[in-house]
Amino acid sequence: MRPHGPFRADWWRSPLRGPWFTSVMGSVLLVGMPLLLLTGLLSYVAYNPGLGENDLTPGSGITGVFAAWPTSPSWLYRLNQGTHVTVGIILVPVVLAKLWSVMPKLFTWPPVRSAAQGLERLSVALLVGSVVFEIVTGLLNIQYWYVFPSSFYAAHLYGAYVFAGAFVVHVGLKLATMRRSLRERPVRPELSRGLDDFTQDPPDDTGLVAPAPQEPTISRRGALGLVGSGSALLLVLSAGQNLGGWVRDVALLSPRGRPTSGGPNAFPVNKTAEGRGITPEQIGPDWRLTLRGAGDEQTFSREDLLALPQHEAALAIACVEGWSTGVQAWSGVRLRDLAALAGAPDASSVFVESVETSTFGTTTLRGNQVADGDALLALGVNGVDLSDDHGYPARVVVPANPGVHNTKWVSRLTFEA
Ligand SMILES: Nc1nc2c(c(=O)[nH]1)N[C@H]1C(S)=C(S)[C@@H](COP(=O)(O)O)O[C@H]1N2
Ligand SMILES: [Mo]
Repeated sequence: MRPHGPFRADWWRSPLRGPWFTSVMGSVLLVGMPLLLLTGLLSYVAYNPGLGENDLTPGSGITGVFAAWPTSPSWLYRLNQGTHVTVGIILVPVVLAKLWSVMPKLFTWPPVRSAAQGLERLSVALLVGSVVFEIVTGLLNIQYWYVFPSSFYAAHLYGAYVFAGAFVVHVGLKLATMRRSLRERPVRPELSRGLDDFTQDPPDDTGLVAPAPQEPTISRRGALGLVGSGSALLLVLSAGQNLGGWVRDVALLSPRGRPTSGGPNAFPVNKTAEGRGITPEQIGPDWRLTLRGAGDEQTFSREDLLALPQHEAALAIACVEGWSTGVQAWSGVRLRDLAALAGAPDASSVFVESVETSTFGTTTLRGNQVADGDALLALGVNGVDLSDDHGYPARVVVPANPGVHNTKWVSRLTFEA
């Protein structure tokens, strides 16, 4: 059977296609993808050990390191997540350009020539499939479209495992080609060459070089500039949600992170009190904090809590979705003081419950998080009472803690010895 259309090599006409362009994109991804994998895995370490809600199993082997997520430096999670989400976004044009550059290979005819080549194609299918899956699930999640209601975390993690495996195989198979191609045509001199000096990559066995190319319409420099400015634009449109300051105003790609009130509470809110169905009665004068530990259960009104020693901590809350509140001056009672009051001064953990009874309404904090002197049950922020949206009457704030574990509208703390 004679191949037709895109299955014919001469159907592909761009003279830009060839090992060089693919290799330049590949070398960017060779740095970027491991950074994404690392920050992604660290986020799981900080966030959701064992993929259960805070696995507390002692001696849980390799997942044991998950328990060691530190509380200092306090900006650790903000940096990690800002890097993960921002780099993930700005690599999208690079991934698309690389997929464009190897498009003819999708139509290789016949599809499988040998067992070895079939295996290689399978690894590429897993690579492309998983990278697209990771980008799509990641973007959907940060854009609020929780198409994977509670399984995003599992889906994104297992997708990453598939990607990591396929990535290692792919690098192993292609590194030599990439290096040869970049050695034969170094990038720097290419940046000073315009369209007039364009030369196609020499014919080779990669299957990327068009046998019957059109006239070039863009120089190599121009093509790199196109991809680079796409990434730069995405950087400007997204990084501000994590960095804060004036760049937040140009972070148009982040649908959240806009203040909902004025004054000292005017910093980003993701989930508002109204949005979470919190009623005025639940957080009104009848609100009480219940403290459980070794002794009898105790209850505290907000006034009782304000009468305890108060501590101030300058901390930013950083969400897993990449945005941050920026540093705010939180004030309230230290968690370790509450642990002592509950009769568990060296608490190994605290189970936090909110008046809100949904998935975001509870969390478990570990011993090192309770012990940190800046870990608070916050009652105020920036010199005033918390606003309802920021968790009035009381919320958790713990340094370097993933945002979602900083529970708002707290109603009960149960300390484990
Ligand atoms: N009870 C409760 N606490 C909560 C949330 C929530 O929805 N309910 N949102 C969490 C999330 S996802 C983040 S990132 C932080 C900060 O989010 P915020 O902007 O909604 O305050 O609060 C956390 N605390
Ligand atoms: Mo969050």
